[in-house]
Amino acid sequence: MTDPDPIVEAVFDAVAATAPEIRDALPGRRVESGTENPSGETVLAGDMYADELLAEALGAVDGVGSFVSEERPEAVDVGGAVGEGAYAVAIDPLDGSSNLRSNNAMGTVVGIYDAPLPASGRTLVAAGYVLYGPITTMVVADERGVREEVVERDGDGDDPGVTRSVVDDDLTLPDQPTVYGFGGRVPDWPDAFREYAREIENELKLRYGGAMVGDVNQVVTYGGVFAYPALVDAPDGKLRLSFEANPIAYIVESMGGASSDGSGSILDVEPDGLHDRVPLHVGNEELVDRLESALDE
Ligand code: P6P
Repeated sequence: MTDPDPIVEAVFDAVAATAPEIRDALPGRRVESGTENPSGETVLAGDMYADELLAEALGAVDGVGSFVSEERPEAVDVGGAVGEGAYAVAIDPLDGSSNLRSNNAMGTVVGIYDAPLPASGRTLVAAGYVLYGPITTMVVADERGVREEVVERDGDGDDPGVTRSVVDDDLTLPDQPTVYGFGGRVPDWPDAFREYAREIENELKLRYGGAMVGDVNQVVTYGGVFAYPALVDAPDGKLRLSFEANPIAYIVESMGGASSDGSGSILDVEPDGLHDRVPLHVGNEELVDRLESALDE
């Protein structure tokens, strides 16, 4: 078994340490901040709080050279030459924050790149996500494989620590897919995707909650396919390559699944800009292969 990368471990220790604080702050931060992020989306107070907490925690990790956030236009230099021993850590601080008002699942997405961003997903050395569901869990993928952890406060004193308890040290996609979740509106799907969706609807159960992390975790747990596809009026879809698609593709491919932008692995997409969007499809390989065939007809 490969030894853990100490910088990767320190990054996920820092992400885990912020999770209870982010979760505790959510009830009071369901309001809009009055600002927009670089993708032109309304930023909630919860997004800003999570971003600031994670920037501080990750900026203090030795071996992290730059902090890059979906909520910030540019990378923040936090010391160390990225790609020469230091990593760039890309964060979606509060994925699915629109679920805050409806009190549904949301999460934090992490990508650890061994190259300055924007960069190909092939430069990822690890990726993971925190899921704020009924319990707080963290899925971590690195060169050793994929594991699921429960993240809890360690006691309730003035300055409690956090424990990371591995509950599954070898996450793999179930062979038999069960669920699917497709983003966007049916009328906005291109014809080829709509036909693929009709087939899948007749085979699997719908699980779509409006937060990628929650919906992907359904696929991770039960097998199936998640997609936020290209739309007729948005051919690049909605999800960001650096902060959402690459980390999720790295995780699902590490579990024996597949990812696609519609024609090939997400990890092979060469970005132009830090906030590029990309159509994202991930899940069991057979389902992703069928999607690529459907879009190729
Ligand atoms: P829609 C959340 O805003 C997000 O970025 C992803 O977490 C989620 O998959 C998607 O957007 C949901 O988009 O159009 O269904 O609201």
